[in-house]
Amino acid sequence: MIKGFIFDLDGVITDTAELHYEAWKKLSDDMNWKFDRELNEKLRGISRMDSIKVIMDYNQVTLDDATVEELATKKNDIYVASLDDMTPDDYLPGARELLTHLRSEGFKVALGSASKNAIKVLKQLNATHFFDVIGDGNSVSKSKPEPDIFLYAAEKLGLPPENCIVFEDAEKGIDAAKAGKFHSVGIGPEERVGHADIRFNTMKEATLFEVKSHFKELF
Ligand code: B16
Ligand code: MG
Repeated sequence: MIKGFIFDLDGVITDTAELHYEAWKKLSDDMNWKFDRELNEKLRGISRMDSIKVIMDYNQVTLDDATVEELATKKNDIYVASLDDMTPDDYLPGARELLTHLRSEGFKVALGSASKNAIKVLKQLNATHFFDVIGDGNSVSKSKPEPDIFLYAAEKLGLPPENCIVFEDAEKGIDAAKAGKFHSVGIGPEERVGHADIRFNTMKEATLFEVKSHFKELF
C-alpha cells in the first residue's frame, strides 16, 4: 500500500536548474573555465561538491581541496542571492496542485533533495507546510545515486520504502530511488528517467489520478 510520497525539489517542485546554471556560469567565466548548458545537465540532482568536480574534470583542472571548497562557496553565494527573487509563482506547473491533493487525501509527504538550500527554496515558494519531513543536503552524507536521502525521508515518515513513491527528475535520482527499493516516478525525457517505474514529461501530467492508475495494485 502506498502511504507516502517523497519529492525531489529541483526539477520536480520548482526549476532551480536555471539559477544553478547562471551561478556556475558566473564562477566559470571568472575562472576562465568552459561551461555550457550541456555540462549543466550533467549536474542535475548531484551535490555541489560533486558538481564542481565534474566542471573541473571537464576543464582538466586540479586544485587543492581548500580552493575547491572556496570556489564552491563562491558559486553558492551567487546562487543563494538569486533565490531572493523566487516567489510562490515559481512552482513547476502541476506541483502545487499535486501536493495539495496528496495532503487532502491524507498521504504523508517528504522532501528528498540533494540541496543544502532546500529550506530557503521551500520558504520562498511558501511550500514548507506541505511537508511532514524535510530531507535535504544536510541530512545525509552520501548523495544520489546512493539511496540515503530517500531512506532518511522514509524512516522519518515512519514508512518502509515499499510504501513510498519517489518523484525525481534526475537519472541519478531514479538510480537512488531504485537502490533504496522505492517505487519511482520520473519527470522528464525517456533518455534521462526512462528507467523509472513510470514516467511523465512534466509535473502537469503527474496528477494523483494518473499515478494511481499506473500503480493500481498499490492503492
Ligand atoms: P546546493 P535536487 C540538486 O537539487 C540540484 O539538482 C543540483 O543541481 C544541485 O547541485 C544540488 O541540488 C545541490 O544544491 O548547492 O543548493 O546544495 O534536484 O536534489 O532537489
Ligand atoms: Mg532534481
